[in-house]
Amino acid sequence: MPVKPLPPELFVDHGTNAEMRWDSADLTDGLTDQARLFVRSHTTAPDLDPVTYRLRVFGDGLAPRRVADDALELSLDDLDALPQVSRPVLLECTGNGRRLFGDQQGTPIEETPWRMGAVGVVEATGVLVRDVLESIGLAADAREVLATGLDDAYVRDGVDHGPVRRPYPLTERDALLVRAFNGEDLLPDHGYPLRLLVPGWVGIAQVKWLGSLEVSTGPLESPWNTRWYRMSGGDHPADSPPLTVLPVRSALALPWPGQVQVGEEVELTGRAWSGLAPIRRVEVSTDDGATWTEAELVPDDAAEVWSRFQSVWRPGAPGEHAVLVRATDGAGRTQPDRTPYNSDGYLFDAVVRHPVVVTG
Ligand SMILES: Nc1nc2c(c(=O)[nH]1)N[C@H]1C(S)=C(S)[C@@H](COP(=O)(O)O)O[C@H]1N2
Ligand SMILES: [Mo]
Repeated sequence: MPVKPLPPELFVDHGTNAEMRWDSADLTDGLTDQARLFVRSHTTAPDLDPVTYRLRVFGDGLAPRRVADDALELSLDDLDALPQVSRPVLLECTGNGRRLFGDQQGTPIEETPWRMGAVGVVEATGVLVRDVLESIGLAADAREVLATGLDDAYVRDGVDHGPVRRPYPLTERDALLVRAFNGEDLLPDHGYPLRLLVPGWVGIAQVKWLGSLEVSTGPLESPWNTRWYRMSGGDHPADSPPLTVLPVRSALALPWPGQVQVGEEVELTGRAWSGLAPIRRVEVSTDDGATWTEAELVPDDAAEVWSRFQSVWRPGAPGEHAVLVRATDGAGRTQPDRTPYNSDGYLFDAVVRHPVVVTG
């Protein structure tokens, strides 16, 4: 269970995970308060002492090379002494929208049934991983970093898979060791006292409660890049690569189902986001996709990561409707009508059919 309070008006409770309710989302400045941010934890948040906390850094990608036994240990004070960077970042679970594979495409998938609320944007403050590694000494042929959490081992189907850990390549030059979200210490559920963020990447890359970084000259593996978090099933090839950049998605800030009156002016608003580029266009359809209206994009500080959209609708007839939102990012990626099936329910990026009941 998450540590922070999960009031039912803000969260949908999914056991060890908790989903933000879009009808309660605070759209004002584009940053998601940690108290409202979704939680996705494989086990439970460890209780870590900031005074004795050390980040261990080792591997053959360091110069001089260091084995695990001989790891360098950095305290939080050591990290705080390095130049700090702040930027808004998207945090989104790979499986966000999973429930819609069933509800919308007829292929339900077990595992956490998120609608669209496993997402948020925070202003992250910390130090660049490359600054830390360069201050230690990086080998010329260093290639990958394996980030390992300090949470309990993840046991599934009787198999102990060890703590959550996942590698990323050093070509991701913006990767950050994060100490604060929105100017406040990380909450225990969100990785206190230190987590990794690889901007634009799937949630599993954003390792919480960071215990160590292994820097390697060769490829690194963990079950979180070999077994999970890659596409399987459906038409996907058996050797699909590990998932990296987040797709384009969007959500309406409305109850599910929404409820409106005939003839009443309704402001359809919400956010659209992409792991690759700012949002360029958002269209809305209230007639099942027959016609589309361009929504207005409202600028704010978080718009480089996700954009607020709004569009006015005056429903003409009572009954059950679906409101559709279709976003396009600056890289030219548009939400499709359908997401090809995969057996873990990852990356549901299709246009969501948000049910709205119009009463007469
Ligand atoms: N150590 C650790 N890091 C982790 C996880 C975890 O269970 N343990 N869950 C991952 C997943 S799947 C997601 S979606 C994000 C969720 O971050 P949040 O709970 O802060 O929203 O953290 C990632 N980092
Ligand atoms: Mo996730």
